This record gives sequence, C-alpha cells and structure tokens, in this order.
Amino acid sequence: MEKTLVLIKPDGVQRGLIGTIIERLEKRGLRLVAAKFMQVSPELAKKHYAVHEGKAFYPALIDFIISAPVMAMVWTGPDAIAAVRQTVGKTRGTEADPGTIRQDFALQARYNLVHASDSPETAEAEIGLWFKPEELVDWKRCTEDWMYE
Ligand code: 3AN
Repeated sequence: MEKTLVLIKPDGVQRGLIGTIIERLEKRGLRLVAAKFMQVSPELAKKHYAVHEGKAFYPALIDFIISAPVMAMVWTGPDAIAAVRQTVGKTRGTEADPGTIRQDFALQARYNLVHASDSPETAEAEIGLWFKPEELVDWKRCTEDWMYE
C-alpha cells in the first residue's frame, strides 16, 4: 500500500487547524503511521523544497516553513498519495475543489496549510528525509476490513 508524507505547515499549526486536518484524513479512512511535531531546520527546509530552488517564491517558501512548528506525518492506504492530494485540494485555495481543505480554509498559494507528496518517488524520498524507518508504526485500523477491498 502507498505511503505519503503530509505536513501541516506553520499556518495550519498557528491557526489551530491540526485537529481539523487530521480528522479529514482519519475520516477518509487513511491510516496514520508516523507523526512528529517539530521545528524545521533551514537545512531540512532546503532539502525538502530543493525542487523549487531558483523559483521566485523559493526564499519566501523556506522562510515560511521554518517560521513556526510543523506537524509532520506519514499516512498510508489504498492510493494514499492521490487520496491525500484530493482531500487537500489544488495549490491555490481559490482553485481548489469544494470539500477540500484548501478550499475550505485557504485563499492563496503560500499559506495553503498542507504539504502532501505528489508521486510514489517523491513520497519515498520525502518520508526518508523526514522520518527514520523505525519511526513508522506497523499497525492496522479495525475499520480497514470494512473499507479496503
Ligand atoms: P503543492 O503543495 O500543491 O504540491 P507545489 O509543490 O507546486 O504545490 O508548491 C510547493 C509549495 O510552494 C506550495 N505548497 C506553496 O506553499 C508554495 N507555492 C507554490 N506556488 C507558489 C506561488 N506561486 N507563490 C507562493 N508560494 C507558492
């Protein structure tokens, strides 16, 4: 089953939306397998956003992700990468679909509350960057027998 990295970014933490965001993923039926509340170092921020280096918004993006703590998590489930990105919504709140976290709680691109891996390759690299293998918990939700085919 796919695993994906999810970050509740500093705006989500400061706005008190940690519980709301986790609730959306839990109720969707995904399984939380790792979590840590942490202050991001500039080194980790640069590695995480290396793909955006050189873009106009990159310096502001680095400053933002280290500006307050983040809630870093790994979630799993069938098609977890697509499922989480669908629940999160498009980058800009004004372009995100109804019912998504970003449409409900965000307006623009930088303060868009959540990071979620966008492909299996990215997910593997990002999980390895943020978590040690032993920090991932091997367990099963009792609801999965009624949700996963
Ligand atoms: P997503 O998080 O929807 O996958 P990406 O990967 O294109 O979006 O961008 C990574 C992050 O960079 C976004 N979550 C957002 O915080 C920031 N970002 C993207 N585009 C812009 C922009 N035009 N202006 C400011 N910040 C941006």
